[in-house]
Amino acid sequence: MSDQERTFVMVKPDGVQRGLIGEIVSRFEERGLKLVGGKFMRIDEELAHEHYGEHEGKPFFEGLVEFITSGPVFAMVWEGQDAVAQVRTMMGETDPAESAPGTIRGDFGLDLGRNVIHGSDTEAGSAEREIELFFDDDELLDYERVDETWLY
Ligand code: RTP
Ligand code: MG
Repeated sequence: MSDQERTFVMVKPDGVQRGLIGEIVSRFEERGLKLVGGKFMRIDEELAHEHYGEHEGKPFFEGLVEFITSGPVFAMVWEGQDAVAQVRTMMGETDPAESAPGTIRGDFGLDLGRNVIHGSDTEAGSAEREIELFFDDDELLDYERVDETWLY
């Protein structure tokens, strides 16, 4: 239980519009990850710039900001062993066309700009930075999942 980590995940506006929140939450629940925070919200321009700051200046940046602020998103924090990498594997590749069937983007993604889900990348500090950006400490809940002792 010592190597538990947290990662930031978000159902993007296209995923919300297409009714995929439940499906996506289910996949992480069934995989054994623990939901520690969740928020249905709208991202404003400022938050979008902060969240995707690493892409500022790239040709797709303005379109990305426009898309991510275009409708509600479902922001979440998931916890588990190797959670950051696990979520990235379950998401598939950035481009849904290159994502294997069985991954979230491989099953539901339509194109590079409409790829249904965000998950923190594995670069050190990314998950912590994004969790802090979207959630206050008291919005992250500490509890034991009933099956936790069987999972680890
Ligand atoms: P995300 O941050 O949204 O989870 O996606 P990611 O890590 O798989 O990909 P990233 O490189 O961080 O890119 C962020 C989002 O920008 C859009 N993108 N468009 N036109 C392009 O070349 C291009 N490259 C990236 C994608 O929507 C991607 O999810
Ligand atoms: Mg990224």
